[in-house]
Amino acid sequence: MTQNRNVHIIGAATSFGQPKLGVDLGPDAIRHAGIVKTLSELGMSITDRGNVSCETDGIASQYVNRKESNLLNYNAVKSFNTSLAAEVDDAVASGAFPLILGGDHSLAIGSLAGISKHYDNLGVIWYDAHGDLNDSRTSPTGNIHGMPLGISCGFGDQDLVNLYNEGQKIKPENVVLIGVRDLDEGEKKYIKENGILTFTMMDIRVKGIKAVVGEAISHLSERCDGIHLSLDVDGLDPLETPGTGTPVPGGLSLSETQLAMQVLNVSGQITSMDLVEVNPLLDNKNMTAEKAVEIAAWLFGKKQL
Ligand code: Z70
Ligand code: MN
Ligand code: MN
Ligand code: MN
Repeated sequence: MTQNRNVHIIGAATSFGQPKLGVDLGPDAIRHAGIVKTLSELGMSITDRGNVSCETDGIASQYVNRKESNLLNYNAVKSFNTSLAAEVDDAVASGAFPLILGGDHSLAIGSLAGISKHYDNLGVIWYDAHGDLNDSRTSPTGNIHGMPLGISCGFGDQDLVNLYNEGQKIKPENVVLIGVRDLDEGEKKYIKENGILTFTMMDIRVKGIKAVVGEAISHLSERCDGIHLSLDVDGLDPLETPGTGTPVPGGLSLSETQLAMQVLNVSGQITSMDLVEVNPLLDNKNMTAEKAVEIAAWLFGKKQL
C-alpha cells in the first residue's frame, strides 16, 4: 500500500469531552501553524473542509446537569460526534485520507464511527499518555475524552457505542497503544482482559520507538485492511507539547515521534489520522500546534535531507 496523497482536513472543534477552555481552538491553531502549506509542499493534494458544525444549544448547563451520570456533556458529545462521523464518512467515501484536527479526544468516537464503516477490520494505533479506555463506571472524572477507545471497542454507554452505525467499531485485538503512562485501574483491567497490545513508556525505553512501531505495524497489517492513527499530543513529553489539558511527564520526545512517523510513512499502511488535544490557551506561542504540523509532515513523508 502506498499512502493516499489526497488529504481532507476536518476540523473537530470540540471541548465537550473535558473541562478546560480552549481545546476547541486547536484546529484553528494547527491551521495557523501552517498545516495546509506544509502538507501541500510535500506533494499532498489538500482540501480543508473547515470545522464541523453542530447544535450547541443548552450545552453549558448540561455540564452540570448530567454530572450524576458520570458522562459529562453527554448530549453535546453525542450530537457533535454524529455530525463529525457523517463528515468523515463522506471524506472516506470520496477516496480521501481524512486528517481530523482536534479538539479533545472524544472526537475519536465520531471519527472512528465514520471511518470504520469502510473497513472490515480497521486497525488503530493509539499514540497517547492515556488509554482512553474508561467507561462511566471506571472513569475517575466523567470526562468522555477518557473513554473514546473503549466506546469504539463496544465498551460502555450503548448509545455512544451505537453512534452513527450499530455496534462495535473496532476489535480490541486490532488496537495498539503506544506511549501510555497514566492508566486508571479499570483501564488496566480492560487491557489485560482483552489482550490489547500495549507499549508503555517503559517498553519504549527498553525496546526503542523504531522497534515498537515496527511491531505495531506487523501486528496490525496481518489482520487489518486499514490502519487509523489517533495521535494525542500528550503522548509527547510536556516539554515538547505544553499546550494540552492533561500533560503527563516522562513522554515521547519529538525526535522519537519523528522516527515513529517515518516508520509509519515507510510502511504505507496508515489510512486516516486524528491529531488531537492541542489547546492554544494553555500553550507557549503556539509551539504545540507547530509540533503537531511537524508530526503530520513526517507522517506524510517529510525528509530531513
Ligand atoms: C483520565 C480520565 C485523558 C486525554 C486525558 C484522563 C483521560 N484517564 N485523555 N487526556 N486525552 O479522565 O479518564
Ligand atoms: Mn487521549
Ligand atoms: Mn491523552
Ligand atoms: Mn490519571
